[in-house]
Amino acid sequence: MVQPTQQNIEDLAGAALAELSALDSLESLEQWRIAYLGRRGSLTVVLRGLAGLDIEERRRIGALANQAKQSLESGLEARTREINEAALLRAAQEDRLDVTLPGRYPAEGRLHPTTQIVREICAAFAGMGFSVVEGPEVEWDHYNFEMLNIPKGHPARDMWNTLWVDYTNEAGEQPMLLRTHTSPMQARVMESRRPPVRVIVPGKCYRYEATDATHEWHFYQVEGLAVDEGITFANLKGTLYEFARRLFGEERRVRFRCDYFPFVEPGVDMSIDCFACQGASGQAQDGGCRICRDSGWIEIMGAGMVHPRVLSGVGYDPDKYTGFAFGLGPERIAMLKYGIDDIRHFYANDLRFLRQF
Ligand code: FA5
Repeated sequence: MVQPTQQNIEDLAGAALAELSALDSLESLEQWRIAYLGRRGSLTVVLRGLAGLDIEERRRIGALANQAKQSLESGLEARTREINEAALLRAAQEDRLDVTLPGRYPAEGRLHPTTQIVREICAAFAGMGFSVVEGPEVEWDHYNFEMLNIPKGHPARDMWNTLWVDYTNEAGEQPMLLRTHTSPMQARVMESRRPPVRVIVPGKCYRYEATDATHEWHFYQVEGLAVDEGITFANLKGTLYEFARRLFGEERRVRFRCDYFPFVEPGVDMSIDCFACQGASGQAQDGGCRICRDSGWIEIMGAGMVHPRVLSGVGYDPDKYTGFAFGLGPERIAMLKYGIDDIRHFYANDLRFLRQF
């Protein structure tokens, strides 16, 4: 065992304190503590050597050794505090709140273009006294076809490519389908209320369709229905003309041509004069008008006077009541209004497309 002397205690303490002042992490401080003050640390070993000294020397050197131990311990405490404070200061500086930085904007959503145009269409008709109702997207054959004067086996069923649902009721009589149009709501509404009726029905429809630039397999329609005593074809024309002007501008002209739908008689399709080329059919230059394909007219909906069979089917007296109905495609209207060249953009979930509206 080494005999401790004043010199080697002073040398040891001096070296330890010099080493301590150069340390800059809590881990290195811990290693330093173990090296000098730990159970087998240098100073601890020296203290153990005191036992071999005579009594006088032990008292003197022992006092010196204790002083050295205290100065090492308080040096360690001070250095620990310094390192902790420096770390705190560093963290405070690094995490400092810079109030001049611009704020982070939350991701902002917007209405889908179909929702926007459906709302615009509903607002136009609401202003003319129509109220909005909605109905089921999964529908009975009964409402989608039968009540609309399209019995089983009728060739007019071919006009609507149908997605059938594999379900029949207990009697096995009621085939179900994804509604091919919003017209079934005509019968549902008339069954549930007495005239006067004035409703519009926005909603989704589904068809077993090979998609192309103007056909989707699911799309929206807005149905309209007005039934009362004395409603004439003039009311249909006036209402739809006013709608076209509200949506496409005051100067729009409209055109009605005969068309066939089993649930109206007479049936028509309605076109507006092209707002892009101002109806300048055949006079367009530079390759023609891509909106109306140079015809000067754009077809926007099917319509007609409600068929007497549809009225009597819901219990209305067709000698007393008459009405008109119409059905339009909002996506097609949005395509015309905003110059969109392919209906498939609407539901492809491409934000670059959707953000434009
Ligand atoms: C009908 O669906 C009739 N129910 C409309 C009607 C109602 C006529 C009331 C008379 C009285 P049609 O199949 O033509 O008719 O569709 C109406 C509109 O829905 C079309 O003008 C078009 O704008 C839109 N449409 C039809 N099929 C598609 C499709 N595959 N993709 C996108 N839009 C479509």
